[in-house]
Amino acid sequence: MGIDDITITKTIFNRFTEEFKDFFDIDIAIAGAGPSGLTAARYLAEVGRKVAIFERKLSIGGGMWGGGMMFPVIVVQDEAKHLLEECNIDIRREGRGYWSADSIEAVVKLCSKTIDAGAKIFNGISVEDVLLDKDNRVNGFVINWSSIDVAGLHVDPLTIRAKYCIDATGHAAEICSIVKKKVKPKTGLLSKDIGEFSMHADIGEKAVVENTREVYPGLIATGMCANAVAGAHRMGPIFGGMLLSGKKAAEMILEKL
Ligand code: 48H
Repeated sequence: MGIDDITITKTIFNRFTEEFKDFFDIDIAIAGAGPSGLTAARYLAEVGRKVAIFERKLSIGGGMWGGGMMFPVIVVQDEAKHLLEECNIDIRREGRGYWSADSIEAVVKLCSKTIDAGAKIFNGISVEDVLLDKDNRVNGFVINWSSIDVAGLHVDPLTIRAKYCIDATGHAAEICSIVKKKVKPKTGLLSKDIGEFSMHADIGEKAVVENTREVYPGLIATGMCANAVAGAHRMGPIFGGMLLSGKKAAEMILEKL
């Protein structure tokens, strides 16, 4: 039997639309599939929560692929070692509380574990705004194909409703910036300027976990975004804080739900 082109088209269209519509109204929506977003999604999905990540790029992994200055190695500290081990990532002891891993293996296995836990990743989709409820609490995301944005087309977006939303968009803290710009003038919340501080790995790594919090009702900041919102230090290519922050974001939400 020959290959039927239209069967391929129907399969792709039908399977995607079936799966997509199953995620219109979910427990947790996450913007960004970097290490913090992936870890938060894994912890939430592992306990049966319905969770989706919307990732702007085709590829997942955010800033983890390139290790430090494109040497594809990441470093984590003792406290975060278990988060790599849970994903079967091969780690090497570097002495004095440091562990290293191949950054490509780390991204692929973080992602694999997250999907196996039941989280859904939608790539090529950007979060361009938040959805509010009647009390102006964040109640979901406004999403659009990234390609529409790249093409500069004026096409209205669609919406996803979620009980909690997580901003895991990294340095740019995109969702928090939107809330600060559009929503804050009406509510007075999220009043600080958004922008990270220069590098100090020790302070930055501790701060990223402390700064993982509900920055606005319904919206949790995690990963590098948490430090950008707090004006805290960057930390360079040590990734333990990102993973620990994602875990904390998940635990905070599970306590609240
Ligand atoms: C959908 C979006 C949108 C959007 C962005 O940058 P990331 O890897 O984020 P983290 O916080 O998990 O990890 C940070 C880490 O990679 C890093 O940069 C470190 C440790 N830096 C330290 C230093 O000193 O430099 O991933 C964010 C993801 C990316 O994949 C983006 O494409 C995606 O979010 N994204 N997705 N809608 N509006 N904005």
